[in-house]
Amino acid sequence: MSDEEDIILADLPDDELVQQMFDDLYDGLKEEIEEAVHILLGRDWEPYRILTEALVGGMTIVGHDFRDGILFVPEVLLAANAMKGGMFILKPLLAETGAPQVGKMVIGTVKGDIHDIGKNLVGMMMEGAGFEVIDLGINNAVEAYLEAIENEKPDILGMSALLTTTMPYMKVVIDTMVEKGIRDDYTILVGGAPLNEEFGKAIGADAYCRDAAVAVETAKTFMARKHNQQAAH
Ligand code: B1M
Repeated sequence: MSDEEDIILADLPDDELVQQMFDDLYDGLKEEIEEAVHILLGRDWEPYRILTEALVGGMTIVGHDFRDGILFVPEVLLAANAMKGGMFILKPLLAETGAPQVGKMVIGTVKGDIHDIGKNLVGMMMEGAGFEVIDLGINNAVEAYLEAIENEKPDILGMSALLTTTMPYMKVVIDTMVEKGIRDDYTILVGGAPLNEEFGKAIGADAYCRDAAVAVETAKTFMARKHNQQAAH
């Protein structure tokens, strides 16, 4: 039996358990991650704290080693799968803490891009904050966004891109909306690791959101502005 198998997660103090979760996420051990999430919930950790400190914290380490060529796609896929296992448990709990519906958002990862963990996290946090979220998934062409906003009439359109090669596609979507004369009917928020504030401005988005918490705050600010404008008319 290896050392790994000897570890009883429930016996570890919080800090060691979080460190172990970093290792387990790194090793793509979904069941262990799920067990640890349940343990932390049992120790009265807030779902948001588990998400940010344990899961996102662990994924950051994976990201660094992927960048440095220490981990490769198959390993990172396993890590992502383990992360999703943990997120799945937290999702309803984050939603429970939310307020009544404050707005509606359509969100999707852009064409050519299959990264969805960050987008899913944004969706979960938005739901937790009381937004209705329509998730278009990954690899969305401009037509998919247009069809969804036409059908769903959201307040906010969110787009995610994790690759420098796919982020310019956000501009294709926004430019198409401008051409169709519908750009100003929606608040457009964009996010993803390679983006920044300047890029958001340059492509004509309303705001760039550094992370899921910022996305929620930004969305709330725009909804408040919208309500104030409606009240003034
Ligand atoms: Co990919 N990958 N990947 N990958 N991957 C990155 C993005 C990369 C930075 C890794 C690296 O080299 N350091 C690099 C991009 C380099 C670049 O373009 N500059 C990269 C590469 C190169 C690739 C491939 C090309 C690798 C290959 O095949 N050779 C390939 C491309 C596939 C494709 O999309 N066509 C690829 C594939 C994959 C996997 C499939 C293995 C897997 C994705 C699994 C999945 O998502 N289901 C994967 C992963 C997991 C990563 C890293 C390691 C982690 C991404 C992640 O989930 N982060 C990533 C390295 C990194 O980012 N450090 C990497 C955790 C997540 C919580 O953060 O997504 O940033 P993030 O989301 C944040 C914010 O950005 C923001 O809020 C989120 C939560 O706080 N946010 C938004 C995100 N979207 C938002 C939308 C909003 C608002 C905020 O709308 C309102």
